[in-house]
Amino acid sequence: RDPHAAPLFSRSRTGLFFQAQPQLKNPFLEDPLLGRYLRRHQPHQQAVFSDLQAFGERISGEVDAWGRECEVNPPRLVPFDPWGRRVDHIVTSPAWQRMKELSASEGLVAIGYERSCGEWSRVHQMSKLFLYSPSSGLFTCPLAMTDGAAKVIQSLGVPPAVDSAYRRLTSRDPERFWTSGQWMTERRGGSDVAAGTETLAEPQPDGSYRLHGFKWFTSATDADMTLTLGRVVGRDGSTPPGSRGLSLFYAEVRRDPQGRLEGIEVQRLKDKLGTRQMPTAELLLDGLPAHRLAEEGRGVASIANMLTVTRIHNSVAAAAAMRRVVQLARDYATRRSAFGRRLQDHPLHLQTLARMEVEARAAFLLVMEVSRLLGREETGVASPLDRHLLRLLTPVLKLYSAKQAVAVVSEGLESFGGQGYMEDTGLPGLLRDAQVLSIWEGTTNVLSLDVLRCVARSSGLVLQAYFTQTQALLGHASRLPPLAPAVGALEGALSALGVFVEEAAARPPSYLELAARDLAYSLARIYMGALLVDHASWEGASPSDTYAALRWCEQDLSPVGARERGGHYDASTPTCDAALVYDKMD
Ligand code: UCC
Ligand code: FAD
Repeated sequence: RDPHAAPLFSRSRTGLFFQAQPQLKNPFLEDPLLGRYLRRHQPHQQAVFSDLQAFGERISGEVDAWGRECEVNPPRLVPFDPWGRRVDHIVTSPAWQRMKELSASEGLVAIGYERSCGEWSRVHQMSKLFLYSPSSGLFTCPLAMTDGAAKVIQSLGVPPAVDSAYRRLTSRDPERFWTSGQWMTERRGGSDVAAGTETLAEPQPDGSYRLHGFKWFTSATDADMTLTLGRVVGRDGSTPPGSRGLSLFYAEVRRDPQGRLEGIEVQRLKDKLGTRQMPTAELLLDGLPAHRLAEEGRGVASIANMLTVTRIHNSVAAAAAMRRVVQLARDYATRRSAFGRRLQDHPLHLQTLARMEVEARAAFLLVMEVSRLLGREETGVASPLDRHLLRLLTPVLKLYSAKQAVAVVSEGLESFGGQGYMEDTGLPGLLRDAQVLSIWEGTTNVLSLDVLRCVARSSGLVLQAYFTQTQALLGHASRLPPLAPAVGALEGALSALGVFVEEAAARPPSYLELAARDLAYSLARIYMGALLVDHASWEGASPSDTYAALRWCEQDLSPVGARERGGHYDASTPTCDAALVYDKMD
C-alpha cells in the first residue's frame, strides 16, 4: 500500500469490501426437478413450459420486488373517517393490489377451473403457484381461500345465488376477479370448530340470514366475499349444538360500490409474527347479510372441500419456501468466501445445502402427486384408489411439508450467516412466514387425527390404497441396482408400517390417538421416498435424482415402528408424559 494513499477507514470511507447479494434468477429455469417432472408427466408440455418460463421471468424481473413492498408497507386499519364516522377501512399497499391484478391475469385460480390441460390442469396451476409463492407477498393466502371457495361452490352445483360470485372467483379479468375469505375460527377454538362456533344465523323473511358473532381470525380481510359457519336460530330461539348444528354461509364482505362494510365491525388487525404482508382481522359480525349454501347442519362436511384445496395450497407454499431458500443459498455459496475458499467449495457447507435439497425435492414430488390426484378427481377420471389416496395424502402432505419448511428455511437462513438474520435482506420473512404453515388450516396434531378419521370412515380402504400404490411405485425401481438400498429401506419400512397397522387395529382408540403423529410422519416419509425412487427410475432422470432417493431413505422412514417397540403409545404413557411436562420442584 502506498503510505500516502487515503486511509482505508475514515469518517467517509467504510472499507472497500461489500458482501455480494444472492440473486433471484428465473425460478422456473432454476428448478431442474420441476422441469423433469413436467417433461415426464405433463402431456401439454409446450404450452405449460412457455407459460411457466414467461411467468418465472416476470417473478424475478418485477413481482419479487412487489412482494417485498407488501412486507415493508403492511396493511393498516383506519377505523374512522376524519369526521368520526366508523369506516373500518383496511388500507393495503399498491403492491398488494397489483398482486390481485396479476393473479387474475395469470389465471392463478382460473387455470384450475378452465381445465385446458384436462386432468393435468391442477399440476399446471400448482406449478405456477409454486414459482410465485415466495415472491407473492403472501397473496397466495387469499388465492388459496378463493380457490377453496370456488371448489365448494362448484361441488354444490353452483347454486344460482352464487353463480356470479363463482364466475368472479374463477375469472381472468382483473376488473371482475374476486377473492374470498374463510372464516371458521372463533375465540373458543379453531381446531374444535364444533365447540368453538357461537355465530348465530337469524332467518329473514326473504329466505336469507343475518349473522351475529365474532370471528377471531380472518385472513386477507380485504376479500370481496367469504364462506363461514354459523348456527341457524329456530323459531323458538334455540340453536342446534355440536358439529351437526353448523351450517355453511356465503356473505359478500363489501356490498356497496364504495366497498364499505355492512354488518361487520373490524375489531382490530392482528399483530403477527409473520404473514404481515396481509391483513388478518378480528371481526364482529353484527347482522351481516348472508345466504345459506348447503343443507342445515352440513356446515363442516360442506366446507371440507375448501379445506382440501387450501391444505394443498399450504403445501405448495411450504415446498416453494424450501425451493426458494435453496436457490438463494446455492447462489450465495458461489459468491461468498470464507477461509480462502468460496462456500460452495467447503464440502461441509455443500453437504448442508444438499440435505436441504433432498427435503425440498421430497416435498415437491408429494405436492405434485396430490395435485395430480385432485386433477383426476375433478375431471372424472379418478379411480377409487385415486380418491382414497387424495383423501389420505392431503392431510399427510400438509402436516409434513409445513414442518419440513420451518426446518429447511431455518437451516437456509443460517447458510447466509449473519445476513440471514437481517430483516432488510428479506430473508427472515421466509422463516416467519413458514412458521404459520403448521398452524393454520389445521395444526399438525389435528391433521394427524384427520388421518385417523379418514382411515376409520373408509374402513381402512384409504390405507389399502396407500400400500397398493406405494408398492406400485417401487415396482419398476426394484429392478435397478443403483436404487436397491433405497428400495430395500422402503420395503422394510412399509412392512413395519403394515405390522403396526394390523396390530393397532386390535388396540383401544387411545393407542392410535397417541400414535397418530408418528403414523402420519411414517406415511409421509415412506410415500415421499417411493416418489423419489419412482422418479429416479424414469429413463429421463438425472444421477442427482438417484442420489436424492438414496439419501432420503437413509433416515428412519417409519417412526411408528420404532416408537411402538418402546411402548410410547401404552395406556400408561399419558401419565408419564404428564409427570414429565408438569414436573415440580421438590
Ligand atoms: O386457517 C384458516 C385460513 C388461513 C389462511 C389460508 C391459507 C392457506 C394456504 C396459504 C398458503 C400461503 S381457516 C381455518 C382452518 N380451520 C381448520 O382447518 C380447522 C381444523 N380442524 C379440523 O380440521 C377438525 O378436524 C374439524 C373442524 C374438521 C372437526 O370437525 P368435527 O365436526 O368435529 O368433525 P367430524 O364430525 O368428524 O366431521 C364432520 C363431517 C364428516 O362428514 P359426514 O358427516 O358426512 O360423515 C367428516 O367426514 O366433515 C367431514 N370431514 C371431512 N371430509 C371432516 N374433515 C374432513 C376432511 N378433511 N375432508 C373431508
Ligand atoms: P387450538 O385449537 O387451541 O390448539 C392449540 C394446540 O392444541 C395446538 O398445538 C393443537 O395442535 C393442539 N390440539 C388441539 N386439539 C388437539 C387434540 N384433539 N389432540 C391433540 N392436540 C390438539 N382461521 C380462520 O378461520 N380463518 C382465517 O383466515 C385464519 N387466518 C389465520 C391467520 C393466522 C396468521 C393464524 C395464526 C391463524 C389463522 N386462523 C384463521 C386460525 C387458525 O386456523 C387456528 O389458529 C388454528 O386452526 C388453530 O386453532 P386455535 O388457534 O384455536 O388453537
